[in-house]
Amino acid sequence: MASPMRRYHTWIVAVLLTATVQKGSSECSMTDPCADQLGQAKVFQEPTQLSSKESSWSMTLNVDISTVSYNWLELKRRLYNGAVAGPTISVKRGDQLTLNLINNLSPDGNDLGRPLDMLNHPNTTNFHTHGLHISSKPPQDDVLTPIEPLKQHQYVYQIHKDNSPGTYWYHAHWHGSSCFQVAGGMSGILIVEDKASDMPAELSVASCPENCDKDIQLLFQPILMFDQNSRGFGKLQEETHDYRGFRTDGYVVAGGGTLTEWLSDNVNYYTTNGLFQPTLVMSTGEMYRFRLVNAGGETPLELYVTDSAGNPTLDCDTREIAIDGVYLSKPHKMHDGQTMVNPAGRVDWLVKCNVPGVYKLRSFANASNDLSMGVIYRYTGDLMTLDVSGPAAESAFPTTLPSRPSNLRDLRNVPEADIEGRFVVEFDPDSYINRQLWMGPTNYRYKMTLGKVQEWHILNTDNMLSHTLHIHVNHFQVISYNNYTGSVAMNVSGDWYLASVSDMAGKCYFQYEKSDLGPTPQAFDAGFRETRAQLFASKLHYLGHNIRFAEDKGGTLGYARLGDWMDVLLVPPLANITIRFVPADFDCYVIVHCHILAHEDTGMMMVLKIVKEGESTAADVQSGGAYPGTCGECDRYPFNNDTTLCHKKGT
Ligand SMILES: [Cu+2]
Repeated sequence: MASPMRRYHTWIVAVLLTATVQKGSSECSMTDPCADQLGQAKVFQEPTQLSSKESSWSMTLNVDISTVSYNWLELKRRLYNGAVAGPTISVKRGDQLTLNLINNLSPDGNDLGRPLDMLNHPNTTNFHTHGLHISSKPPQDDVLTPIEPLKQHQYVYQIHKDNSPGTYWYHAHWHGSSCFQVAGGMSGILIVEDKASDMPAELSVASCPENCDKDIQLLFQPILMFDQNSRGFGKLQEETHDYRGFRTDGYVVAGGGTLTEWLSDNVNYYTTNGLFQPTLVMSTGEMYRFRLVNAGGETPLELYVTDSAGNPTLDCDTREIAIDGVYLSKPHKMHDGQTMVNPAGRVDWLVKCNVPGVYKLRSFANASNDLSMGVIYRYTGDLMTLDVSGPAAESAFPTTLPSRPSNLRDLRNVPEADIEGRFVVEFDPDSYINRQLWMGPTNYRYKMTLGKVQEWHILNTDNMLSHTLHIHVNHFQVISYNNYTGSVAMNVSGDWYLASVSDMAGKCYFQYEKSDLGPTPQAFDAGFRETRAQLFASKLHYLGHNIRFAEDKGGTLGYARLGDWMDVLLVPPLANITIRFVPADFDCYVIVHCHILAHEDTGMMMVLKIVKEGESTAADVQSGGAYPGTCGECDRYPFNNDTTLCHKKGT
């Protein structure tokens, strides 16, 4: 994880090189690189489009190694149909889509011989329709079946009539290789089409199906992110032992060092539809719909439109109209004009620029959002140029938006008695979720009944790092940011423990037995107690999300708006967030994981199950009786050496 300072420094270096290096692109090469020649001034282009003509249709995606060029820079990546931005797949509600996924990658060097929960199997893949309201039962959105090298697989997706029309995406999702494959480019946009008759006219003028020329797809991928401090791609290749010929560390550059090292210091960009900072031509005053898709695995995007110098401008106006494929209750004017798109999240904007000129779509990590964002790798950089010209047209933002489907009915005011299922999702350090690593595909950690209201608390015990909650099959509604009374994870002697934040007096501070405590557990405990007050003082920096949220009403970017529906949610350090949803239509398994994909690959994933009414909801809680979110049952430990009530991390 890079410190914000380091990131800023890198950005400055990149800007200075841009200003001073004068080589033409033909003089730049893999051994004599230049930072300013990655293909600026490219004309904006959308990905290849695949859409339904009939209600039953099929398509094929081939996964191969392909060469991608940004002028002098040549990269070897695993891609769908050879394109950095996979084809956009547009479906209609009621469609049956058959997808033939053909994995042409090599079995050579695929098994790294590593235990579960480490980056592994760079050439094993599968496919996730991120955000769809769809069954996980094979042959539908099943992410627990691997598609091994040189194998193919047929998925058959039934697009549900209640799937909210909107912006989704697809990506590789095999546990162990998802971070590596998605960071490399295995992703694309998935659209559930609107019906014109369901849209207000003011929205329809800027949207498919009737005005697709104003409906702009924007797939942001970390194709040119190389910072080794944040799992830049060169480092990911090294960690997954990618074939040497596909890597950049075989090139020694002028001035010394490898191309991988040079890229880490000089090239850190998100691409837009696979292009480096392309230019979109727009008409003055016309309203456009931007479908903003964050297909990165690590980084939120903090987006706004600036003038050509990167400063805020009043000449372009934006409204949020949908999050994660679900329309908001009404168009929303953002705080300071800035929108956060979560890792794996989508936001739909309406945009119009009222004065001719050149503008930038830019991500900027604003320090005023630091406390709501927590420590997470953040991106400052341009994504696209907007070239606005022509006589001024008049267009007005809509005042209403299409209504949401019945499975997304407002749950903010449901009576307590109607809440049938309660669960806690707890993010812990070292890729633990609910105090365990990935427990395999049939260890259901919780079962919920189809059609019954769920209320979950989402906790992050990490005192510094943020995580992102993603739940498959159903979206969830954000209800509240609560007082945090759970545990705080602390790193002691290179390992972590959960300590009670609600009781500083000495009760309940070990949740886990540590197997190598030193001479005796008591001796270790004495040493730990001395520094405890000190540890707490520095570790509780991020406490207070409920207070900050109430004070600024969620105005800072890291916080979701209460009542919004989403499928990914940023969970800042020491947060306790209430969500609700109804598991509708599908009894099937449900994957819950952190969508910082390196965390998911290294263990931060679990499986739950939706059962039919009348079936047992008994599940494997598997947190040693110390239920996630609680202080646990360990308050007698270690004073009487009774370890039976405590749970050893990872077992
Ligand atoms: Cu995480």
